[in-house]
Amino acid sequence: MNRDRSREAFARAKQLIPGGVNSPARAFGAVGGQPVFIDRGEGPWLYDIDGNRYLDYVASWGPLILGHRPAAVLAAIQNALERGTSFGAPTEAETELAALICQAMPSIQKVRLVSSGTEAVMSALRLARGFTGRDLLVKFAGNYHGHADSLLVAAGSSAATLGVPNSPGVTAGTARDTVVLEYNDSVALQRLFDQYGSQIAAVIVEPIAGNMGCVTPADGFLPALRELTRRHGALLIFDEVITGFRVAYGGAQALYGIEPDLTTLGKIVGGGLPLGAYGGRADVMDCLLPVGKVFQAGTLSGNPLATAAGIAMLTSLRDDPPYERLEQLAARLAAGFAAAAQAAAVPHQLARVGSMLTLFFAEQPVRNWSTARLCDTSRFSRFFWGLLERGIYLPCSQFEAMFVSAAHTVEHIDATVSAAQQVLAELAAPGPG
Ligand code: KE4
Repeated sequence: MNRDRSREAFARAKQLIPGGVNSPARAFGAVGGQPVFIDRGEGPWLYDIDGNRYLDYVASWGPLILGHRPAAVLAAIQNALERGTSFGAPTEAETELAALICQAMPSIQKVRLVSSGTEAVMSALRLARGFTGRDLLVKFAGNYHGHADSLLVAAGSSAATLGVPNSPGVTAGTARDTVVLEYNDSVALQRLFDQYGSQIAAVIVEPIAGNMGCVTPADGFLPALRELTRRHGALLIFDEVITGFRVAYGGAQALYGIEPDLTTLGKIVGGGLPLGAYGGRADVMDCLLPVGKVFQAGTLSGNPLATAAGIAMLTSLRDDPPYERLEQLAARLAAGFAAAAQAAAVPHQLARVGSMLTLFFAEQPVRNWSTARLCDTSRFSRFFWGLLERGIYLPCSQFEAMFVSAAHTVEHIDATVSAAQQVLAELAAPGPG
């Protein structure tokens, strides 16, 4: 495929934008080579500025569960556009979107709309600390919750439980209030609560991890989280930015029957426009200004265009649920990937929940970050590029989930599997690095 215009565009972008991208994952750093610059999307297709066409399994990192430019969402945005783009004042549409969210996830009794998943998580953490009067936050290695300082923290040394910054600019003081545990490790969680239970404001978790690639919760892990937080007066925050409206209309909390105290949302809830949300127990949410004293604000919070897109997206997912079809398509894709890797004798693990899935190049099941990091990322990179050359656009990292949309068809899935068979056969030899 010729991608000269993308190459030129990348060179120009790098002169004015750090790394040529507005979010680091897009620079293809994890797979090498140069990123593809996109001209437009349509249904399951992405078109780059060189005129190449790709089947899209990134879906803008999750929001586009209906594919690119779904008619109902476009019509809602265009309709809202006729009345203006932003008012900085309340609109009835915000209440309508809030009602859809609360109906979809009964654990959410009240909700605040913001402009990104990061903003939703940052606000939920401040609210949890404000409500409990406690400082400590618990997260899990390999879970990503956006780029608020409290969450850019790595696990401290085994002796020192408390966190250490994993980005310049995050202070040691901030990191000290975050504890990082191994995902799916209920024993470590129990030990931590035994020692620090009265100091823990909240535990935040991806109930199904997407940011290690797709990693499912071990049996008993989520119930243990719910039981320990409740017993010690800490809040349980489900970060459903990826899983919300993705794995089920009611998200992972509906699938697993766990009721968190707070939930953070993003991606699908905004219909592809900038919108995040956080919500949960009314007694917690009412600690927010102007009812309570916890501060959170935003010029574009509840923006009319994003809210219109979110209403159209959730209404479509509620009234014409795509989940059975997504299950069939994604199961077909997963089975095809696994069979192709098996036939090529390439060590692999396949993880999937609904329409989010990952083909790991790993010898052992991926259960947490310690096992995820053992993946053969060089082999993944060759898989990524082999598929890209065949018009299949995967997330540019072994540690991201891929997504099937309602715009994909069986034919698209079978074409993807066929391309994977060819590439995996080439991969049978060990990676160069
Ligand atoms: P945003 O601020 O990117 O809207 O949301 C942050 C966030 C919060 N929680 C979870 C579970 C998330 O996955 C994310 C963002 N996801 C990444 C990719 N998995 C976004 C892509 C990017 O950073 O460019």
